[in-house]
Amino acid sequence: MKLKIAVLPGDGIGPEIMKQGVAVMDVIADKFGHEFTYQEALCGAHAIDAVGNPYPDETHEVCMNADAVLFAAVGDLRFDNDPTAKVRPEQGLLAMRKKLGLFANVRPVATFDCLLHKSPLKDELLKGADFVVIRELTGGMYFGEKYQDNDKAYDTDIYTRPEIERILKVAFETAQKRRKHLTVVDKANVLASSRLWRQIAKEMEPQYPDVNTDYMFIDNASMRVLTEPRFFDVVVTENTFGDILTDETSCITGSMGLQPSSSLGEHTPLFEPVHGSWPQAAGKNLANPLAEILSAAMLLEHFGLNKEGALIREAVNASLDANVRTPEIQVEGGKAYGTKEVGAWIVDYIKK
Ligand code: GGG
Repeated sequence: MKLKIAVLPGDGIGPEIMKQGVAVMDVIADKFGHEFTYQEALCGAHAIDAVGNPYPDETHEVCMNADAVLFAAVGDLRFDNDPTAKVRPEQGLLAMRKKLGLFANVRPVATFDCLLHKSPLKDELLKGADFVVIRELTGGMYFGEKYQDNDKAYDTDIYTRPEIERILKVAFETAQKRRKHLTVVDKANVLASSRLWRQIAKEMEPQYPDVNTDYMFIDNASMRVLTEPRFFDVVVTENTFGDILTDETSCITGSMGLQPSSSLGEHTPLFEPVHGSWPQAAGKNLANPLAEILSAAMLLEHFGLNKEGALIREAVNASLDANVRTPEIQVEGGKAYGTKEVGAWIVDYIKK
């Protein structure tokens, strides 16, 4: 298969983990006789520094002309530490999602048996947890009207019926393909936007009689994903809640560095780790490349390259079993491997 891939490394640890993601794609292409070509483009703080725009038109052009976008992360301490900054790296990612119409962010959450001990949770609660969070990605507070002066600031949490219907359709259909259990997460006891989500989900329920649908407030869901993670199969929620909830689920996988995602919608699909740019670790060969590598697996699976995706997953599991791990998931007293070394080990495993 020929695939044209837009590569957006972004900021912080982004370029380091991206190198490993691309190296894995390359070895897969060699092994299975595919032709993957890459075009790199700017996004985030790097793009602001170069052209004053976190998602330049040229980058959008590259993304629109690609079959898929492989993205790493954006964010930079210079902007985090300046509440008055008018342009921010994260706006690049938001603009890209909006312009590509990527409204459905699919974030799988599953335990790795050999990492259960790395979680602050009890092993017996976690074992076998396997669910997917579907986060709405182009609406809500992140995109609603904003205002900020010295005395007042607001973000508007706005959702329209078509926006809610299309993401719920994805969620119901995903549940149909899995264990047929959908949990709609909202804050309908307080927020009008959440009440509309709940109303529309209830209207749609009869179209999916094989799906067992329940409703949960975000506060309760935040507790239940940690105390009863096996309860969940498919979770659907709005933009902000989904962003926060899936950082929390790193306690289930064992590390933020193990959570990949896909973003799907109208134009080119995008694949990226759930985590951000960890600027403090940039250039130190410390970051876990596995979320990027697993995002590459999701990319290949999106195009039906399931054997290729499965081999990447097998290699990732083998690296964890062999204790070839970055510091945050290393066994006590064990040797910590760097970003490059973990990537190289996985490439070698796939080559064999
Ligand atoms: N790879 C994800 C990433 O770069 N996250 C930083 C960020 O902009 N987060 C906000 C969001 O994902 O909505």
